[in-house]
Amino acid sequence: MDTFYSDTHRLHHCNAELNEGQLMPCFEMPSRADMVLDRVRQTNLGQIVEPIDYGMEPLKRVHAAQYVDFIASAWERWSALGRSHDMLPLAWPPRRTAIRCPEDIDGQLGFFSFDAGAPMNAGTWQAVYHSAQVALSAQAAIAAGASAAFALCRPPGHHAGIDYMGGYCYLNNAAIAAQALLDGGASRVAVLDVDFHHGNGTQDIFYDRPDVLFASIHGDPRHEYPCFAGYADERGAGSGLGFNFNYPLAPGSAWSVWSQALSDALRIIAGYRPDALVVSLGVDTFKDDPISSFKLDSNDYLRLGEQLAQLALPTLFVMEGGYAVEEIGINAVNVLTAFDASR
Ligand code: Q9C
Ligand code: ZN
Repeated sequence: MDTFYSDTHRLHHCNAELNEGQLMPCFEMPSRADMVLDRVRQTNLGQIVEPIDYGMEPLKRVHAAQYVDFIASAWERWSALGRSHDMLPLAWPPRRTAIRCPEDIDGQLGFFSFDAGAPMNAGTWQAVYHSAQVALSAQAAIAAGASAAFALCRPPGHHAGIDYMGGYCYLNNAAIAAQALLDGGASRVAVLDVDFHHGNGTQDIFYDRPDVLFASIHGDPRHEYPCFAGYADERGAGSGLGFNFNYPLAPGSAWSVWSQALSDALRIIAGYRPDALVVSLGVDTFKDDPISSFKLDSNDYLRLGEQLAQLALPTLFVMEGGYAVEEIGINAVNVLTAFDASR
């Protein structure tokens, strides 16, 4: 399969994030994408393709226009205040608040985020915008008849909701691609999120809709980030009720447990009869991931690729998390090579 990739991701590189109460260097760093790209080359997975620019419109099909416009112009406003360090939110509205959008940048950063996990620097918007275009371009290959494509997105996207960023995510690349598939004529799209963390943003975007089925396998929110979503009883709302499936698993889960959730999710997806599958491909389920607690090993990603191929659906892989930088390429590309080999 072809890999869609843009060097623009390098422009996004921030200094610090909070982890276990300490400021640490950002785990979400440029070398992550470099390692995956190197592995794509080593394994001759397929061509490496530059994205086409589809503009802002497809981004605003899933995100609120005022949110997209905010992140697009935030750095200009920040630097106009004489600030050249990373942009971070300051405050969030607590329960029982009539939420109004503040006017200054500090207040608006809180208004458009759910945590302090999505810092921005001078190049973040450009990187984020092109990451979404990478997903859209890979989507276009699927829409044109390719059986699979890999969107090597960075920054990742699955924590970004309709009008908020967080968890290293700004624009929801997988959701933007799923919506584009629908806008291109698909009737139903399934999104399977295998990142260690619950895809709260993707769930938010499609929660009340039956045309996108969302399934996520992740660390139990009672113990794991993003802490407030990902419970099994979150099943969708309104006409979307019954089209959202969460598989929260205990910290420390290995393939034997993880693969049972996968089998169930694949059964549900097959029954939905989607026109295409979008896989939010995080490999922070790896045993040596520095911020996660699952115990998958590198060979398990081959099994994952094989199982996904059994669905025999046009499949768009969208890169999400994975912070064991030395192994991220091997693990992510193992899914893809095994997928290609077994269909
Ligand atoms: N001690 C993605 O994988 N920090 N985002 C968790 C746990 C935030 C992950 C800290 C993790 C965000 C795309
Ligand atoms: Zn993750």
